[in-house]
Amino acid sequence: MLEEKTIYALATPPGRSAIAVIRLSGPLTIPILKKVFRPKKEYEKFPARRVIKGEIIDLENKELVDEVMVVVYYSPNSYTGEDMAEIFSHGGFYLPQRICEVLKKAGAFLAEPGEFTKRRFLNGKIDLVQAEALLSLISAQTEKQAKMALSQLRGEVSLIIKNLGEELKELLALTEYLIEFAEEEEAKELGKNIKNRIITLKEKIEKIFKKTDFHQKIFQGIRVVLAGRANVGKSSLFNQLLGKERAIVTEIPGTTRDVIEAIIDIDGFPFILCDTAGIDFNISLIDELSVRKTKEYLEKGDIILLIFDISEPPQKADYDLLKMTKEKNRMIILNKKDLTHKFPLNFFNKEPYLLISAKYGEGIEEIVNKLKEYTKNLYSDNETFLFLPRQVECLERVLKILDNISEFTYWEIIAEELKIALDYLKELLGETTNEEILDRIFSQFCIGK
Ligand SMILES: Nc1nc2c(ncn2[C@@H]2O[C@H](COP(=O)(O)OP(=O)(O)O)[C@@H](O)[C@H]2O)c(=O)[nH]1
Ligand SMILES: [Mg+2]
Repeated sequence: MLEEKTIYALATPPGRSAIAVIRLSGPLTIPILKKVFRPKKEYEKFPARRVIKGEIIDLENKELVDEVMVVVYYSPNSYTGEDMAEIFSHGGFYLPQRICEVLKKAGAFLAEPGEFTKRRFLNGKIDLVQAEALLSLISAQTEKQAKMALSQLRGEVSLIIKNLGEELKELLALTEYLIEFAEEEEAKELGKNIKNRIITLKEKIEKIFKKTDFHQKIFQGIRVVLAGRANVGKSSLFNQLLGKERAIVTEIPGTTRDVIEAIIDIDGFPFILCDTAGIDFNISLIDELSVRKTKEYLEKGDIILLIFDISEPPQKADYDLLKMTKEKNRMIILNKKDLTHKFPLNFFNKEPYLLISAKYGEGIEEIVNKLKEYTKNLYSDNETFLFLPRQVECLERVLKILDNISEFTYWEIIAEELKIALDYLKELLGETTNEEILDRIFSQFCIGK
């Protein structure tokens, strides 16, 4: 095994709860356990993966600390690959902490964040993509986020990356053969063959990238910007949407007073609703600087909900907004349908619009349905899910190399480039990743994971 220290940590969040789980891992797991755990029955050797009833005893004063259940795992058949124990104690603020102290006194060390998973990775039980998937999984807040993380954890993405690597290795071997041995005629044939296969490989990666943008958004949130003049009903609609759908976060820290943001879960997808409270579209569309700012803001939206007030005739800002968002993915919404209509419906040419009343909650469902439709076109459950920046960057570099390779005429250079591409794939899976990157990844975990 790679690690010497035996580590412990509380694996469940501290606080009032029925039970808590404390983990212990490393070569001294069993000796430490024998010091602090008094099983109800006598065992010569603790049985593996069985619930063992007993008590935790404080070494110093022999006091009873808690009644617990313990499960023991023997290397290599454990989460970390080392000898391990999981202690199921009563929950709460005090007892789990007390048990941790007892373990420390018996010679265990407090684990670093993510150290259990890091050991699992270092012992070859999972690759780096899978380790990251664990992190994504425990921070998932919606169904789709969890699904995508789980697919990575199961190794579905790793398998595809490995296959890409195999193909690269083969191409590299062929290229080296071409350089060393091939006669002129054969070299010509082989060269053509290699270049064709590089193109096919490139296309495979490009296909993955087609969805990557959206997959990343599923973790960051799909931005829905509500835009429209003052008093058209933006905030009313914002609140209606927030009230109807499951809110994940109602206030996002760090957002300015210009915008109020909230995250809602629609069909397992997180949507960030942005109410442009502080942007006065009437004024901001007049002076140039504000126009630029407003544009920038609209630019950030994946979907724009463009809201108009049907009870008033169109105004200059309405025209401007319509023009400004022409290229965007937008939904035109005519609000206040309960009032007298003064807005010409041919204002939008042939573009479809939704007629709603934000105040009375009418037509909200249709907006939600449109948002659902948007995700349907961009996502399906059986994709290659690449969504963390590190993963995307690694594969991007591979693609870039394959993109440029056709420019080279010397096969020696092509071989070198293929090697570099292969290295990036290895880095992606953590086969060659340096300590610094590993530390950065695992430090994002909570202690006990
Ligand atoms: N009659 C009617 N009034 C509405 C409707 N939606 C919003 N309002 C009213 O219009 C005013 C401005 O709404 P608000 O949501 O604050 O607009 P915002 O400035 O675009 O955020 C408020 O008095 C709302 O009650 C609607 O569908 N019908
Ligand atoms: Mg408002």
